Amino acid sequence: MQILTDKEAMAWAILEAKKGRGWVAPNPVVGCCILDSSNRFLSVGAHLKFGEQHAETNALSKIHDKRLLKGAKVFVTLEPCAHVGNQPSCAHTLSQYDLGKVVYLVKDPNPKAQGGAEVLKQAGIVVEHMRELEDEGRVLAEVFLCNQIESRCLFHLKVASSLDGLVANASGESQWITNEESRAHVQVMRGEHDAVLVGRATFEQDSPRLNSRDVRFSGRSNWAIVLDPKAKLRDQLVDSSLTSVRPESKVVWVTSSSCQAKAPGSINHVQVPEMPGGELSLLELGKKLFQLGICSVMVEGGAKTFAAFFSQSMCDRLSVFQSASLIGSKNSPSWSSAFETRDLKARPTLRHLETTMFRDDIFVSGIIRNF
Ligand code: AOF
Ligand code: ZN
Repeated sequence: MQILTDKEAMAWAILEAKKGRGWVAPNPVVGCCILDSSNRFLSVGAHLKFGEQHAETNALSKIHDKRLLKGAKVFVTLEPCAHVGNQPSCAHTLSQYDLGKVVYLVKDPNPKAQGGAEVLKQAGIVVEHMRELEDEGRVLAEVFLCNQIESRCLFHLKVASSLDGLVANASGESQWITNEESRAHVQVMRGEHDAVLVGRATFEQDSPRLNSRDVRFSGRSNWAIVLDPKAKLRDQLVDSSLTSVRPESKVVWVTSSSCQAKAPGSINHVQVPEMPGGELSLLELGKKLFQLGICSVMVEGGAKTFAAFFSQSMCDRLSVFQSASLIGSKNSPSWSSAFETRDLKARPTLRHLETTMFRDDIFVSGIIRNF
């Protein structure tokens, strides 16, 4: 059987946790890996669906001979919960076994659930907070931490451009700059978020559906959000590309609070105050969307919308798909054309980078905000 180090076991728990993306909100994605007393791999599990088994119980259920748990080491990406919610308390479940130790990455910020480390210690189990990999655990749980700490949804901006950062040529042609594999991955990303957001111009130009066409998410309808500060789209939302693939009640129309118009049909109307420059307040938007039950939002443009997110420091994560081709910026639009950084030292910078190739396209994703 495979012998793992503590760090390898935790890395596996992180990997496993990602299987819950798109299915567990408003809960966090959590993974758990269990080794026996000699560090031999026993099992791995994750929280895979809201309301269902937590990661620890999932991993424990795969170990049929519970005698193997004597002196075992449990690696979990979030402090085991101490409360009874939809599921029993993981800390109490773990306390029933004669474990060697429980290692976690991130303290649970949820006041209802936290305290599992204490419960375990009181049961005589050694508990370790693995600070070495804590940052990775916080990046993994970024949506939940953002929701819990700031009471708002997380905003993830997604861009697809040429190598020189352009999104169309001078005559507006944009289909397709990135390849099919990149576009297939966008479908996965849409499925992993609760909602996809665009600005008015993108809605008018592209008639997007904003749903995920990846088979893994076929049983789930996501939310669509359109920013329309001056309420110009009122009569175009019902019977639109957005309502062709989801109920009207999962479409959110966002206008300035100074607009009096009422939303048509059962479309949700979210009104937010304007900033001094006339843009909508995105912090307020994030809070109101979270109140609707939306925990994470993927923002798909266009340039004015991206600029608003950057200028208000509301881009929590940025993902860029770049095709290895050039368009030339003489008369062509770039995704970042509507914003600027006056102070170079304060420019938005990605951290905890993840890079992949989708055939010849380059994919870069990283966090801009830490939680
Ligand atoms: C864990 N392991 O895998 C997860 C935890 O309503 P419940 O019972 O599902 O509890 C949800 C809360 O439990 C959630 O808000 C978070 O604080 C914690 N999530 N805890 O020990 C897990 N998903
Ligand atoms: Zn739990």
